[in-house]
Amino acid sequence: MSIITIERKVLQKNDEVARRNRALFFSHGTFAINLVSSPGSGKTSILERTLQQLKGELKVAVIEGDIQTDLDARRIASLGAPVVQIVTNGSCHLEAKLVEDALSNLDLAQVQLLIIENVGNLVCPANYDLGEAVKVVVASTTEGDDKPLKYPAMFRNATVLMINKIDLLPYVDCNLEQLKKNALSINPGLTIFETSCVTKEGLEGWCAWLRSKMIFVGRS
Ligand SMILES: Nc1nc2c(ncn2[C@@H]2O[C@H](COP(=O)(O)OP(=O)(O)O)[C@@H](O)[C@H]2O)c(=O)[nH]1
Ligand SMILES: [Mg+2]
Repeated sequence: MSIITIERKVLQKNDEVARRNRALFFSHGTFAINLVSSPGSGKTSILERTLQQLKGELKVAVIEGDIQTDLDARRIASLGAPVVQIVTNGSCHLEAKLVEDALSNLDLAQVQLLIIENVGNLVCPANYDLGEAVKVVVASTTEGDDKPLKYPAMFRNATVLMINKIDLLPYVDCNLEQLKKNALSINPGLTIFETSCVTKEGLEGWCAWLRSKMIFVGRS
């Protein structure tokens, strides 16, 4: 019983900070994305491809959340984008306070699109609002087609589903239609993109969606 109470207090506190982050993003016209998936689905690869496609067009910054190492932040920095690394030291998700602290290292006036790569985990990050406008969940074909049914909270809370590694479909036991059907049975409102970071298929549609959101926040 006491565990439940503490958990509720932690989440209430987190929601308070998330509201502050959201107000800050709104005041700067920054569209913030919380990018979530299991480890290895391709979050950093999608970020790399997105930065390459939007270079010179949109001002994009990245916050990298990892349990250990700054390997992903180095990958992003090598593409010239502003990036802040958060190392959670074992914690399985990012919290709003960590993002708030990281934001002091970014000039949001210069950021139209902020992508926060969360720790690879389909469970814990679902409960922690970071102040983002939308959650984007990545599911790769190598994980099979049942993940939306097994981790429904994440898919229910997401606005966009990216089905990544579609280049591997001929080799893996994953039925694409079944995967989409499972995801839509949990969240019928999901916008779905099918992508490959190897062939670059589907990434233009994803980038077009991002551009449409820049109009939404009133900047171009
Ligand atoms: N075949 C294939 N491999 C991919 C694709 N996207 C990412 N990968 C590989 O999957 C591995 C994990 O990718 P990464 O972006 O680090 O995943 P993250 O842990 O979600 O950030 C790396 O070896 C990537 O090169 C894809 O679309 N197709
Ligand atoms: Mg990564």
